[in-house]
Formats: sequence, structure tokens, C-alpha cells
Amino acid sequence: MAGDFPDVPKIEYEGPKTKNPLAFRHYNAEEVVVGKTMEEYLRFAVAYWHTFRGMGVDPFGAGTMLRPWEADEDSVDNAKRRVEVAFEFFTKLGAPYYCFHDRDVAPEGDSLRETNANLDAVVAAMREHQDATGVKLLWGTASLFTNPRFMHGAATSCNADAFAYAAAQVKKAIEVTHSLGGENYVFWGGREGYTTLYNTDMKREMDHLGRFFHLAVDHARDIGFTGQFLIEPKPKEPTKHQYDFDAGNCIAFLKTYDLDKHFKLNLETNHATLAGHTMMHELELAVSAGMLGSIDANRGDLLLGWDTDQFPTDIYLTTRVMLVVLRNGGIGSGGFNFDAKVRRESFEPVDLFHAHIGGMDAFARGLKIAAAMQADGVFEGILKERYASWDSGIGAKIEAGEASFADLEEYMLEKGEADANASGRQEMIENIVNDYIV
Ligand code: XLS
Ligand code: NI
Ligand code: NI
Repeated sequence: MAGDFPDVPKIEYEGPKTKNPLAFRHYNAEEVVVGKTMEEYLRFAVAYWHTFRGMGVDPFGAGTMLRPWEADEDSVDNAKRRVEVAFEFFTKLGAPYYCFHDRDVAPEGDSLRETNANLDAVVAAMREHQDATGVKLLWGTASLFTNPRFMHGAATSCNADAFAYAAAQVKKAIEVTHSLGGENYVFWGGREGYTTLYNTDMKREMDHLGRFFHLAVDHARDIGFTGQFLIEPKPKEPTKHQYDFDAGNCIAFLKTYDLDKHFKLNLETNHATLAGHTMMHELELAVSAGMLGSIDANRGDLLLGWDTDQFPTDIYLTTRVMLVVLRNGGIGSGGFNFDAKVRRESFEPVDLFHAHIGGMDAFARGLKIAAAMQADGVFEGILKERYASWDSGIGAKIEAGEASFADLEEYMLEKGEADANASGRQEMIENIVNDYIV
């Protein structure tokens, strides 16, 4: 079977000493870490849009990617051909999942009816390949930002017809996701935001967004789709200000519109940094609200201010992510989706393998390092000691709701001064973390 990646064998685990670039050094699908195999724990997914539709276009230049299977004109036949290539890639890589937007997989037609028919034809091919290979769908979504009709947004557009079109599109995308056994459905607010407030009725737009999500929840219930709905925060790009700004903002929005029981968050590393946060911050916030749903695994670049969507290879980053995920008891029905693209200078098909191998190895390593720290109770001990004043005495009373302002005043008048503070020991803790990064 030569296939479309004739020089790439099935990628195998060869251990840290191997010199073979087309092998895993740390990701060993069958290896058990914290009670589950790495494959079950990490649930890696390939992003169809970057890996099979990204051509390396940037604002300054044309596509650079060498993709011999792409025809000049986009057609349903070529889309089906691409599905073959994609499943060969997933299988050789050993990725258990993939994710897609409706418009990544099938071309648009001249009308919504025709577009839906194109999508159905390609989805049938995807279903066949899923059945033949065992590769599963982590999540589906709809592109509500590519077509010019969505220039002002989709659910938050000033044009009610754009809202209606988006609703029809999402209805279909949820149905398709359901029919492929998708485990989640994602809403990333493509152009749900504004470019200038002078022409924007913010309250009305946010009400429309809330309405849109309720309609999606209702439809999922009607068709029996029980997958998890996820919102993916991002602060800007393409609009100047996106409504789903960050985890904190999304949680507040979901609670305000009585949607919090239906949604969790799909957090993306590069979106966290665009919002001026770290990924660990976003994860912590989601975990504390019981809303960590899934992860779009990538990274930004320190010197570039935009969503560069690079593959994650930074071991400190993956370790921090895995520390929070471990504390959460895993990622549930979510997974680690490589919402990442190869650089436009890495234009050969084999570069797609190098990129994903690196990302999977970096997360496998992060998982092992975080698991070792957890087994040694490193942070448990540090936190226990740091918050000890809350475990008894006045701290325990406050936590139990048994102390009023008057009680606390009396307590402090009696005592005269607060107990001395202890050192935060940040540098010592950073040194301990370094001891585990091997
Ligand atoms: C864009 C988003 C997008 C979502 C899916 O920045 O990350 O790729 O993950 O619509
Ligand atoms: Ni994303
Ligand atoms: Ni992104």
C-alpha cells in the first residue's frame, strides 16, 4: 500500500534514545499512566482545517504547501479524495480522533440546499473511513466566518438573515456530527464581536448570541444528540473584540444566559496568551467552574502578536497543562486537538508527521512529568502548608460561615495583630519543578 505518504511507515514508539525522526520517543499509546493508557488519557485529535486545508497562505504571500492530492478546482470528488488522504494520515500517525468544520470537508454550492448535498456526499465517505479504520470524531463545528455573508458576524450579525443562515448551517452541522458519532460540538465565535462600537448595539448582539445557543441546545435535544457542547474563547482576531473573550468572560456569559449547564469550554493555548493570560490560568478557571471540556493544543510565538497556531513542543507548557488536567481527573469527553499548522516554510507532506509527532511526544512527556509530581504529592504538600491557617481556628470558622464582621473585629481587637506571614517560596518551587523536567 503506497498511498499518499509512501515514504512514511506507521509511526511506532521507539523510546527516548531513538534517532528516527518518524518515531515516538515518549508517546506510547499502550503505556499506562495514572490508571489509563496514554491513548485513553490524551485522546489526541488532528484538525482537518490546518492539516488538510491549510496551504500556507499569509497576508503577504500565496500558498506554499506541496499537496499532490489537491486538484486545481475544489469539487466533491476532490473532497472525497482528500478524505482518503486524511484517514491514511490519521492511521499512520495513530491519532484516535479528528475534528472538522463543515466547510473544511466539502465545498459550498450555489444554494444552501446544494451545499448540504455536497456535505452529505463527503460525510458518507468520512463515515466509511471511520468504520474501516476505527478513527473517531472528537468534535464537529460550523464555519460561520469564511463566507462574506458573515462579514458582520453570524449569531451577532446586524442582518437577521445572516442569523437565520447560521442557524440552518449549525442545525445541519450538529446533525452531521451526531451521525458521525461525534463526542462534542464546538462553537468558536468566528466573527461574533465588533470592529467599532459606534455602529454596534452590544446588548442586542449578546442577547442574540444567547438565543442562538439556546436554539442549538433545543435542537440537540430534539434529535437526541448527547455530545458535549463547547465554547472556545478567543479575545480578538478576526474582529477587534470577540464576545467570547476568555474563560472568565465565557463563564459569565453562560451563567447570564442560563446556559451553563449545557456548555463547557474548549480552551486553546494561543487564545489564552492573546487574552493576556497563561493557558494554566484559563484551565484553572475552567476547572474551578466545573467547565473544562477540551483543549486546542498549540502555542503562540513570544515575538509575534497574533494567533500563530504553532505545534506545542515546549515541555514546561505541556507539563503545566497536564498538572491541571490531572488535578481535574482527566479531560472527560474532550481531548487534545492539534489546532496547529506547520510553518509555510515546512511545505512537504512529511512535515505534517514531524509536527504531530512532536506535539504528541511533548504532551506524553508533560503527562509523565506531571504524574510523577502528583505521585510525590509535590503541590499537595505545598498547598496544604500554605493554607494551613484555614484548617482550624478562625480560618475554619470563616470558611464555615460562622464568623461575622463583628466577630472578626472582636477577634482581632483581642489579638492585636495578625500572625506573621510565611514565605511564598516561588524560587524554591520552580527549582523543584526543574528537578522533574527530565
Ligand atoms: C480559531 C479557532 C478555530 C476553532 C474552530 O482561532 O481556534 O480554529 O478551533 O472553529
Ligand atoms: Ni481552536
Ligand atoms: Ni485559534
